[in-house]
Amino acid sequence: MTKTAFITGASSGIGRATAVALGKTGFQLVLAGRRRERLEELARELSEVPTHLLTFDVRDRAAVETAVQSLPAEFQEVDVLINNAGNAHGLAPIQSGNPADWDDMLDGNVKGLLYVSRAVLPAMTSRNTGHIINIGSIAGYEAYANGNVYCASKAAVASLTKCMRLDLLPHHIRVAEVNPGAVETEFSAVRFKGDTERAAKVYDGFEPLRAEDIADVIQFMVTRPAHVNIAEVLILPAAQGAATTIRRE
Ligand code: NDP
Ligand code: 8X3
Repeated sequence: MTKTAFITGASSGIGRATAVALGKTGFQLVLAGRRRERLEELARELSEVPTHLLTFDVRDRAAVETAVQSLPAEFQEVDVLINNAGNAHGLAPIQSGNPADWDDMLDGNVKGLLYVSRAVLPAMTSRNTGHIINIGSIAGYEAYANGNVYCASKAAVASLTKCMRLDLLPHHIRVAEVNPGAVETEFSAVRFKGDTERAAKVYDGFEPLRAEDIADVIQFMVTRPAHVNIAEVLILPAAQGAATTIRRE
């Protein structure tokens, strides 16, 4: 039977690449994001793959619940959930940080992940099967200057992943975390609020990961046999030694 993967943040970057990879692997896809036209374009690109599009903001709990409840019967039995939606907003010391940016990161990266998981989980627990992959970050392992709330949001994802794994153990649901280093996506343009010149500098002088590199790993994880859970992965560009230690040439 065709398996269903539900991917948040499918309109860009890692989520989009993961949708392409899992579509090629034979999954049917629930594609979620706020930018409907991006999701429609992706669905057209994946014309051979059955897709269902959901447009909602992960920070809006009611919208998350309504969207998940609206799934047509053939997409309701979610086998794989990729909790990928998220971003950094700003890069400033704590004493001058923008509290609206803090809200965006904590509400999106942490509470959004919780809301989506809570809404999707009944489809897994009732069947005693499922696989959840949370997208964390090297920022969840390390503290770096001015990273404060973003680092904390990803440390929370790491902790939640471990706790979810324990809670869902009786239901045979695998829970795992993928932690990328620097991946060139729209991430830095969002962090720097559309300043694409500043965003491009983040990837100057070294070869960053591509979204497809992360999608490859996720594709490998979700195609392991049922008794295997690759619980945690850290993926770095070869030129990256730590969050802010990069060999630039
Ligand atoms: P992108 O900016 O390219 O993609 C972010 C995705 O998340 C978009 O599809 C966006 O969709 C979605 N999203 C963001 N906020 C919301 C929201 N409030 N509600 C619904 N969807 C939302 O960045 P990446 O692909 O790089 O980021 C994906 C994940 O990877 C994030 O969790 C990020 O923290 C993590 N990560 C990224 C790294 C990097 O270097 N790029 C490194 C480590 C982790 P839309 O705007 O259409 O809603
Ligand atoms: C994104 C990578 O190092 O900018 O999570 O925090 S970093």
